[in-house]
Amino acid sequence: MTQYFETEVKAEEALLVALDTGDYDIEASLNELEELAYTAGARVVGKISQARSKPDNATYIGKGKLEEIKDFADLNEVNLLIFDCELSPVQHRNLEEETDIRVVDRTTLILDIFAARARSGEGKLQVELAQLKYSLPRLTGKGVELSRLGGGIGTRGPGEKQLETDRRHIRRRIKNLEGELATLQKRRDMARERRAKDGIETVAIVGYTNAGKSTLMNALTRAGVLVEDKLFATLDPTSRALTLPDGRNVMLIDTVGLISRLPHNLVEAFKSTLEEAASASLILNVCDASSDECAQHINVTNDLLDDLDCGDTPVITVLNKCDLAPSLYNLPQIGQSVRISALDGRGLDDLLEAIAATLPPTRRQAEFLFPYSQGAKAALVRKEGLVLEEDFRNEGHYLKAIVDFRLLDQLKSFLEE
Ligand SMILES: Nc1nc2c(ncn2[C@@H]2O[C@H](COP(=O)(O)OP(=O)(O)OP(=O)(O)O)[C@@H](O)[C@H]2O)c(=O)[nH]1
Ligand SMILES: [Mg+2]
Repeated sequence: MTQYFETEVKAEEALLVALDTGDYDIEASLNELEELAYTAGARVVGKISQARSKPDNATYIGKGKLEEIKDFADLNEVNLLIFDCELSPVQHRNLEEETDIRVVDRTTLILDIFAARARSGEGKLQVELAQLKYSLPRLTGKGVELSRLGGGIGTRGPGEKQLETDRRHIRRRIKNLEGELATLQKRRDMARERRAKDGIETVAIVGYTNAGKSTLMNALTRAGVLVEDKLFATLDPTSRALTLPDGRNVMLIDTVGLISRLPHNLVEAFKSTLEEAASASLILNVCDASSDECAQHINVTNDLLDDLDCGDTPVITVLNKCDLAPSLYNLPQIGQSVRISALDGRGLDDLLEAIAATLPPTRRQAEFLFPYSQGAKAALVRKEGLVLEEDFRNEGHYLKAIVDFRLLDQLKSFLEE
């Protein structure tokens, strides 16, 4: 008789658990956690929540709820519990001991998604740093044992072996990572200074994850950035040149998406990337206008921008995905905002006009008259400026053009005003 063994790795069947303390909308939060779980590769088979004023120190949820979870898990073959919070090391250990099921919290889940998606060297270093800092106080306990049963969410990244090595080793690694990141940061700062010196303005696209930032980037510049209906498709910033309607060239930067209650360690680790976006001349806060959570998502971005000290940077709120709710186009204009669909292109011209109008002026219109002996100077205006009118007069070569302030300064002796 032949015996067959199941060799296929079993998909992760997850049960989501949340505590409703009244601090935030629990239903929306659980839906988002489901998206996160799906992005990380798990299937959600149920959601359980408990109303309670504050978490239990030992097990996060109450004893009765824990029994309910165990019963549900037995019946539905749940092999992963995802908690919609950041569990303390003690809570984490107790929960795994009580239920005998692997437990992952929201922070671990997000870190795990980041780990799977980091592409660039810097992105990988940033994620590893965040993971190590998070795992340091959680080194002991049953987690390591359970995760040895075979891969899955919460076990990717620095790897199980590294987690088992002693804290000293991890601390040393954290130091090294911080050193490497500091070097990269220096390089980034220098590039930024060079751009500032060359008078290149930057426009940063920031906003909640899945809002359509990369789609907008692609629509405006054909950058070919990966677009996905999953959370955190983009981790590494991409930049591309963009020509505005007034002829100005600026640099557009696409950035990592944000999420509410973003794990502190991730914000820390990604600080240099976020700061680069925050130091732009103009920020586009992109949101999914068709989502019920839109207003809240805009606030998450604004709060982060406040934390990064960019109170003075102009922000345009970009209400994206208006094709999903066309009546949005008819609403009265509130503040500095533009309604677009990055997917079908509607509103993109308005957005470009708004960008040009909001960016601090670096160019202006000027009239020049060059003696015919100064052909090279006239050629410079034609090359770098936007020529509006041209005339070959008796007294010289006349040019009316939009030029930047540096060129204007260089050619001021030929001004016709
Ligand atoms: N209907 C509609 N869908 C859109 C629009 N813009 C983007 N999407 C979709 O929304 C999903 C997310 O788009 P992305 O461009 O990857 O979003 P993102 O903000 O870069 O996401 P992260 O990089 O994960 O933070 C994709 O499925 C897009 O096709 C739009 O204007 N209308
Ligand atoms: Mg993206």
